Amino acid sequence: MDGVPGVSFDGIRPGTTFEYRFGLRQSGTYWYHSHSGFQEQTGIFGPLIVESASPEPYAYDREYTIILSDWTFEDPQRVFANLKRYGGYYNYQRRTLVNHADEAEASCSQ
Ligand SMILES: [Cu+2]
Repeated sequence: MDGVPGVSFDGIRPGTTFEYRFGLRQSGTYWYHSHSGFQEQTGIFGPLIVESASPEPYAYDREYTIILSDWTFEDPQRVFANLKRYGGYYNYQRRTLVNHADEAEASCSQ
């Protein structure tokens, strides 16, 4: 039932609710996230834990769920625009094919 509003389903109007119903095939730790307006990039996501129907074969005192994510205070629309213009825009430390092409061009013109 996951999808992109306007692409795979109509979306959920503001102020309304939508009940997700799907068959459970496998327990485990999943995540939910928004596909609207760069909301995922601003932190609209979270863990979705499906407990096993049968008891786990080990014991523990506590269970913690940790989600790690890239984060920027930059406007996500600006990040997207930068990456569309140049895929390596945020690649500060690694050399790219463009580096090699620039160097080859520079060495040929000397
Ligand atoms: Cu998704």
